[in-house]
Amino acid sequence: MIKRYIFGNPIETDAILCKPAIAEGNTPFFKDGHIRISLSDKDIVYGLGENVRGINKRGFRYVSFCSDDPQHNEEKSSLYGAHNFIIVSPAKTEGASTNDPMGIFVDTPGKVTFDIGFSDLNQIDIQVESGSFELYLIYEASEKEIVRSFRKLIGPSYIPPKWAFGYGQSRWGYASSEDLRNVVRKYRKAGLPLDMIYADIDYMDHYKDFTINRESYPDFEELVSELKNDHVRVIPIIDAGVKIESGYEVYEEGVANNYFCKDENGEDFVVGVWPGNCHFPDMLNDKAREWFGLKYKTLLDMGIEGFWNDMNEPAIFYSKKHLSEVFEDLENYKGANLDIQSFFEFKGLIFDIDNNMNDYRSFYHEYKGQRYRHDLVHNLYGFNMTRGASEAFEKLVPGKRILLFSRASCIGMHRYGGIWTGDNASFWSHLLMNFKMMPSLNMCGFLYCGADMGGFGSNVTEDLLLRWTAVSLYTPLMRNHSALGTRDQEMYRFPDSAAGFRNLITARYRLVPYLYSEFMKAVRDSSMMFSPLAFVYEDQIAAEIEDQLLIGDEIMIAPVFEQNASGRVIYFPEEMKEIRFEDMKVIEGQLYEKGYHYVDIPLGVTNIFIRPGKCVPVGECVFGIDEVDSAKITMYKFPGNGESKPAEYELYDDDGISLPAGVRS
Ligand code: MIG
Repeated sequence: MIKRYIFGNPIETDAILCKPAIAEGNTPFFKDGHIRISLSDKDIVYGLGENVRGINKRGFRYVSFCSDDPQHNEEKSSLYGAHNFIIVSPAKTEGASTNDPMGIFVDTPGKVTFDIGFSDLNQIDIQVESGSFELYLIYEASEKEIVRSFRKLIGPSYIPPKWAFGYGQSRWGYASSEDLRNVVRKYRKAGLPLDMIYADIDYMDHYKDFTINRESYPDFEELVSELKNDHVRVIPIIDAGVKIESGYEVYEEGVANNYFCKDENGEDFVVGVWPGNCHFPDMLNDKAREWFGLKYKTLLDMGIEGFWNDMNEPAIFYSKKHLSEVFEDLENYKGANLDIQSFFEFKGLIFDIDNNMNDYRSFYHEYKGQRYRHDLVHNLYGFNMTRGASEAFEKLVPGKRILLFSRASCIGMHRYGGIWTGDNASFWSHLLMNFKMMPSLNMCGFLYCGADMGGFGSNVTEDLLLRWTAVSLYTPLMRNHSALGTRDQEMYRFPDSAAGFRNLITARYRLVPYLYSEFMKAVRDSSMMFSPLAFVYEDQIAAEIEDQLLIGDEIMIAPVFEQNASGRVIYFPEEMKEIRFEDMKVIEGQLYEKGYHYVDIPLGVTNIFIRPGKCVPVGECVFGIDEVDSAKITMYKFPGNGESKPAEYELYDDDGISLPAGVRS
């Protein structure tokens, strides 16, 4: 059952296309402008999609405001997404209340604070900055059913091409066609598969969207077709900011048609991003969004079949106006004797320059026929950039799936593209944090997602990359990506571990028939591909496990997250059977009884655990996503104790490229 309430004058977000009628009577939990819900000791709060901290969100304050912040540490309250959905799940221990779980979606395009037991250990306090929002309360008998109701409400998730379940290499810093060719060559030489290579900002001419740097990428089109013949797709980045440069088509057209965001005086708002001074296309304006989306045609025409949308929070280095104020203010400090207060003021002038709230309050959108100050509709920007591209693909290549994922997002965008989880770092803690995001993202409709494998910032180590590969091979997006200036992180840089990497990538391909099937069924059934153990098992130990997940109904995974560990303790909430991927072989491992067991998991090895009465399809050992054949599979079964009936599995498969009927049209 879904109940909808309205407060103030909410701005439409398009998160929900088909809304239920407004509920009658007073809103429960609403007091003094806040939504307040009491929690008892062992209740769990799930949700908030892409965020810091755990699967259980209790014990912190989170702020929904799409933010470009590469320091994903525990004190941060916002990452790139604004996913305002939580589930309050009552404890399932004996003697606890028998309340059903409840889902809460706060539908608003501006800032929302979710204080989940931060100010008061046992209270949720949700506050919407503008005071205007729609509130959805979802009551069902289980967490899974709440997710299903919510996902039906927000509409079907984006479907990528099947080849996007392959393995991709990316790095900020590949500077030329030759660089890209070399990476592919080295992968091939090392006997390591590769299905995609990502082109970061350097393929563009001076970071101008929809242009090619012809000096370093003179033969971009040939490169694309040559690599495609070698079964490697090139996936270019698109940035939100459009360079101000007379003669540059995108800039000229945007100015002529008033497609850019305006400042308070109605002038095109000037911000500094990659190319220096830029304008932001008004992605919220239907016409501008359509125009910008259709620009992707330039690259489609060059043979491109996939894109990643970046900097669309939108990230701002500085605004032109603020920058000149800063220079003026700095003058005041020249020759001054800086005491503690003035020193920090002085330092703050530079330190607070990027992604500054005042800048977000200084430009405007034309949205649904009205003018809105940016900060009030902030979380819709990345969503609408991605939506614009997706809507254009429907016109340009009708019925064909195009790979598309974004950095910024809010709920609603899940219908148009996936996400990657932004600028993480090569930290063991980030490996675990990114793992924990998967079920939270699935709850919010984001199914095609994954983290920068190996970590974006900081220097990876060989063992971290191996362990990260052993996690990413389960996520739909499997992409190794790293930042300019960090240690090289392509798998072939670590020749001693080539066999381990090869084993892990081929394990991925062997699992694609299963992973793809689970992904597509999750789209079709509005279900989760990754779930916390507590969504299935009722015991208190399972409820608190955050480093093991279920994939579909069949398997549990429990990767290693600790450096120098050669295995780990795993909690088995019921008896399970291990299937191991080792030395390119599939090995039927041992049975584990319910309870804790230490499981040996050397570097370069991965394993899954089959639940009783279930079976999983495992494909052949192939060396590229295009070779995966879901018809050539072996079923691995675990009948379980006393089970007589043969295990069954519904395998979903399709051509992987046209939009399937019945799943999404
Ligand atoms: O401020 O395009 O998250 O993946 O490599 C950095 C360069 C801009 C941020 C993205 C990252 C990408 C980088 N971009």
